[in-house]
Amino acid sequence: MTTALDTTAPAPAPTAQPLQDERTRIAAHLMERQASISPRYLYDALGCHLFDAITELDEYYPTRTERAIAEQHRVPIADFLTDQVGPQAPLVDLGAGSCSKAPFWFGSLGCTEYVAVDLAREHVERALLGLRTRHPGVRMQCVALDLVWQLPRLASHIARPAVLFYPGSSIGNFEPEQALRLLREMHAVARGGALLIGVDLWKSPAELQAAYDDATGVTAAFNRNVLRHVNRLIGADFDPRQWQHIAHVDSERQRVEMRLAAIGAQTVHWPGGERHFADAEYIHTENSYKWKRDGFADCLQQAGWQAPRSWTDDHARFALFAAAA
Ligand code: AVI
Repeated sequence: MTTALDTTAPAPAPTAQPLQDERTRIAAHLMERQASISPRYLYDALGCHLFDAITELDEYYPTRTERAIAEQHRVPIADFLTDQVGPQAPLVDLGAGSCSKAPFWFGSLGCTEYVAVDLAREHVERALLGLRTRHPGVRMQCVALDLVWQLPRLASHIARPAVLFYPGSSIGNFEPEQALRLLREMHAVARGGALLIGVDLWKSPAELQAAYDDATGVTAAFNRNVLRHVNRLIGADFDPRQWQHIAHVDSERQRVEMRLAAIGAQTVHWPGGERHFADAEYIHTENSYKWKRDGFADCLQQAGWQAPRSWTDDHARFALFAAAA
């Protein structure tokens, strides 16, 4: 049996003492008129387990839909990628976490080199231990860096055209302008290679609402857990029971916002600061953008990627895009 941490969750945020800068930033975001907590803090160890549980929910379609698309269209996708880069190109897994998705492609891409990129080195190294015995013909290395700030550094680890792999629609957790910047940076590090990326598509608000506010309350627990994590990071005294999970579908911006709304007026304290929240005032914790297929293809092209192709499921819920550098 695999544990939650062995499956699909992004790797946990490193648990070392946060830097003073980071504490200051977290507190500053709590003090803004619209309080927010960065979604990166959703992923402490418990958050990763809860995210993995989310991927098992009936309502949360993205993980299983992406997998089904990959299984159904494995051959044309692999052909497209190998046409661009030739066989045996390095496969570079961005935000690799538990390295659970990339091995699916090893055989069809004739992969002999795997580069797992993630901030949480220990977590990835643990995953690579098992993978190395299962895939003795594939050289594997971990590159520890933060995709948001340090992606250009990856270039020095990639010597030839590579296939960059960014599954799970993690790109949807960025503002569209940030997503464009990241795609540009990916283009620069691919060295003339190719990209395979998973993207969640815009769909009915009802379906999105259910996916981000499931009947069993797993997503609510995932969201509330960010308060426990922030308590540990900055010494705050949030009481998670006093906060209600809200999934707000914003049709205009085509995104789902996760919020935590105060149940009753309350004041939260931490060393050096405090914030009063009125009843129902909320903290913003995540955006999950849902793209239209054409819109994402345009974005790829604006970022320098060429000839984007996409494959989707019967209900056009999710798409796997491939493009050439
Ligand atoms: C990791 N990310 C792509 C997930 C999403 O769907 O935006 C995170 C998540 N948030 C709530 N449920 C899942």
